[in-house]
Amino acid sequence: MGLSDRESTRPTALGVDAEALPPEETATATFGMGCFWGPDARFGAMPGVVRTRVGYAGGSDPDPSYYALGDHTEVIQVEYDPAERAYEDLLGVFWANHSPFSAPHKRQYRGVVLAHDDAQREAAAASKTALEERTGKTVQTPVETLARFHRAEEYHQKYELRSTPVVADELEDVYGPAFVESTVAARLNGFVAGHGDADQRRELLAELDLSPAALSEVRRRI
Ligand code: MHO
Repeated sequence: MGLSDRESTRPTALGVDAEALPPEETATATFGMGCFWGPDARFGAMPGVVRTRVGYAGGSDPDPSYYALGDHTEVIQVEYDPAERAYEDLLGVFWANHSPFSAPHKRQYRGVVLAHDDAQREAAAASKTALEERTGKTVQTPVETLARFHRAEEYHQKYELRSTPVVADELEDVYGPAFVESTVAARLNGFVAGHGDADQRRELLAELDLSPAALSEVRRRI
């Protein structure tokens, strides 16, 4: 890739993110739903989701890491635009994308809602009851309150995108440490995992000045 390709990427990718809703205006949700790589991509592609990150929560160990998880669980944290998305929409994705009726074999991968406030706790409990009534089965997934979110190691963040080396290298180069918190990175992470629809992909890719090599790598994966 030539220097001019890199330079042309820089302003545009960051420019798209500059228009994303700032953190003070987003709402945040946290869920455990198995290995966190998958839901990071799934939620990242969802319109109205602004930022995603993966981490460890739901336990009491003060300093968890991937190889010393203690009593924590892998979780996905989703920042969303409350004007565009209801917490209930996220709950719908949550219930449909883990196994709520079977007890987890490992605490690391348990399904859990980690509510940020009373409203989330009530909405989650109501959706759990509704699922039980609809199916006649007992839901094993608990609704708990988030005490603290511990961000996971960088190599677990936007994992699908990192497995797309040309693109990830180029974007990490553009963003530096802001890569993980980028809306563009969240969307592309979802797209390369097969999420998002054709219009959504076309629209975002048209706004980005990815190098031809990176662009063809994204297209190859979707
Ligand atoms: N070890 C599993 C899941 C990784 S996830 C970050 C795998 O290789 O797919 O726990």
